Amino acid sequence: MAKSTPPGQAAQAAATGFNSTDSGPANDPAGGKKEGEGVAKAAAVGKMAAAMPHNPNKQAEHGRDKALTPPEGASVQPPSRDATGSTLAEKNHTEKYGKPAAPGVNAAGGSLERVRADPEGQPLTTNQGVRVSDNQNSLKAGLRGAALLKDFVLREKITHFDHERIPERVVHARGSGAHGYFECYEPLSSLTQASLFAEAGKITPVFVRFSTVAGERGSKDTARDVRGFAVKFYTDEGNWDLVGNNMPVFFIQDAMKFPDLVHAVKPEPHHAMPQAASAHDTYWDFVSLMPESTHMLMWQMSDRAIPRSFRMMQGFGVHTFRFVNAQGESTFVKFHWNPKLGTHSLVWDEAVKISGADPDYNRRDLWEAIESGAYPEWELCVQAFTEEQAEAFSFDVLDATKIVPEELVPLQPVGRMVLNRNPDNFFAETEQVAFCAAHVVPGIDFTNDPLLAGRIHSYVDTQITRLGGPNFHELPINAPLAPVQNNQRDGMHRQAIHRGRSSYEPNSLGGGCPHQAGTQGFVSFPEPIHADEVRGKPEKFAEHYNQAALFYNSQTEAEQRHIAAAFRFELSKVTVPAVRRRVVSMLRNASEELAAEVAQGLGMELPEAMPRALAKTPKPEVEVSPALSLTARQGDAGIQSRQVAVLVADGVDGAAVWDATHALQEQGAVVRLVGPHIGAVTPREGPAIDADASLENHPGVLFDGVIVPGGPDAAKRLAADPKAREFLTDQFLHSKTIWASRDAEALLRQAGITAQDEELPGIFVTAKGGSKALQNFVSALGHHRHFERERPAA
Ligand code: HDE
Repeated sequence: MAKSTPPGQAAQAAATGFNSTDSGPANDPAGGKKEGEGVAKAAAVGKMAAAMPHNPNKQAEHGRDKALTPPEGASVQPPSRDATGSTLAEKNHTEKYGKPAAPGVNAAGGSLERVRADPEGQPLTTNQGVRVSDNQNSLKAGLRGAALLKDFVLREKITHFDHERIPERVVHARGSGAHGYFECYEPLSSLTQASLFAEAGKITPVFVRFSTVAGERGSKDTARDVRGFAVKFYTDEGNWDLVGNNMPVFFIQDAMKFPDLVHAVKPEPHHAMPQAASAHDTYWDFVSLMPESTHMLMWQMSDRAIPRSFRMMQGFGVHTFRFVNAQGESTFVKFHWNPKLGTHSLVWDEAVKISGADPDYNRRDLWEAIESGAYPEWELCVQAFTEEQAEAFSFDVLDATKIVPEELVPLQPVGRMVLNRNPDNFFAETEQVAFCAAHVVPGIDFTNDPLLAGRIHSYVDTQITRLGGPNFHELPINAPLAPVQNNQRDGMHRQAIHRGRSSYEPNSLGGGCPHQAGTQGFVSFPEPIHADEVRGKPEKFAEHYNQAALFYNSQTEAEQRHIAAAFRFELSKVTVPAVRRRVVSMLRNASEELAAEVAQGLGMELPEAMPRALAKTPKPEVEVSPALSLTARQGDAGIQSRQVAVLVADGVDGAAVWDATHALQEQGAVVRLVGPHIGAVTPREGPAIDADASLENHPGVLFDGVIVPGGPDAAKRLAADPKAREFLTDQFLHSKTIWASRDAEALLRQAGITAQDEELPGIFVTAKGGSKALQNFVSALGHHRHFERERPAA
């Protein structure tokens, strides 16, 4: 039996015994200076561990009350820094391995500055930092000889290249991102303890990614599709991701159906067609068997699905979330982003043509606006309501196919978001950014929306494949500004070099750190649960059509026409008539008028209405909501960043060109001088005009408005150019603002614009320029489109 040392009479042990990494003496050393650093460290470790004779929190881990107020974890002040270090040698440093970790610091997170790279004045190197002497030739045995296997420079370069691509996102693969900030208007502490809403004027950095859903990474921007609107807030209490869309509802009610929905909308599996389009059999087959999608289909077939710009679309959190205040009180909340530029869209024919003329249309618009200082801005609004209010609604707020109409719960503005910096590198930032619906911060919590539940799981899981392992949170764009400390370790591509030897909690060998934060941390809202474990849906989820009708009935005539046209187009692409009939039979439950119009457009009989899932339809609180029309939000920025073409050709009235150009630019419009070719155009008088775009590289669909200045010779030349005619025709058909000199009458007629049409809104034909004519043009341009001009299809 081992002999124990009586207390107070520690036996002497050799100092080297305390330096061993494998077994040691029975008692802690005294740790005097002359025994050396290893012994001092062992003494400090012993002292630190002894300071925690037991786990003081064990008693506080049981019972409901304790669950609501978790204790802060136990920790002790280490007697020396060596006590918690991985190594004594950390005091040695060089330029590469640097100094020891500063107390409490994890340098793998934080600002992007530490990873920005700039080659100015630098020679080319390998990934090992070895300078490359020749980047043109591989290493060969003689000038005409075989390439050598030992050419590590070539092999490194090619190997890296071979692995440059990562899997694209399974949905939302095509996207564009930008940096910016969120500014809080007023403290929201009565509703939430979230720190970003704590003070008026508080700034929180953000990264935003807009996306289409169905198309692949290289697909066109102007597909008819939902747009993702994902915002990562780098708050001082951790990252909050509000991963929303530009439509406030979704197709399905339960996460169980998401893979089915996505399989149905993606290119069909046998021939991988069509790309970035919902206009095909499998999509309409699925949604017509899922009548809860009717409301979302109205949004998806509306002009919202072809936004003019990311900067001109709303964003929505979709689900009902919770705000939780410092007293632990919860309020339901819906999130809305409203764009300062107003909500504006393309028309379908235009979207189709843009996808050929500029597949990067929305991406380019965002990039150019930010580069030119026209920073996109949105106001964040919330709809806050109590659980009792929600219970009285005719619909269920946990059902993501329903909105809470603004007439029922008004919007409360809480802050604004400004995007003021483009990424330095698309891949490192926009492609590698990983949003996650589960990323919430204290003060924001989930509800039991069954769609949200699946999302809480899905986003981290998908990044493990896409970004190659569990450490994607350490990629600079994903790393929070708030410090990260936990005991998760290892995995592919680990960046953080964790100091110390304890990677578990509780511990006494790391001074107890990192310790649990207790009520300073995220405490889940203690929602009571009294229920059976079942697979099923609440009764209210069975009502599928009231809000589809609400949306359709709240649109202007032009918007309704576009919805009918979109259904007609999409369903005309369906090859199985039975599927078409099913969709129209479903539409009858939302709007007889719409169903009849679509049926007529498809040359088919009106089928029986689809049987409803709910025998008795509850009366909706709101039957028309003007806020649901795009026209409800015109924006307050005038003509800022609108694209205007000034058509120029030899003989153009140079003074008119410059007068209009300067006046429009002063008001923030983007003016392009579009000629038959780029380069010099000789005006009637004055110096040559340098056309910066051509009728060939910038067709009419890319502009919000056009000016055809005077000059009979120029007008004649343009009238003879089929591209100029097409330019004007598209501008006219897409309801855009046109201002032409009387000299251009022949061009107008050839473009199908008759003398009567000149009286229509948004068309100005004037004998000469002048400020009045310009003012008319500007105010019409600010109006965006003149749908009153649309001619119903024959
Ligand atoms: Fe997503 N969604 N989603 N989604 N989602 C993804 O995550 C998922 C849903 C949304 O710019 C994926 O990183 C499930 C609703 C956006 O990077 C994936 C369900 C809303 C983005 C995923 C939904 C969204 C995604 C694919 C149903 C609006 C792009 C790549 C339960 C509120 C974010 C990725 C970005 C991306 C899963 C439904 C918005 C697979 C399982 C509803 C904006 O995790």
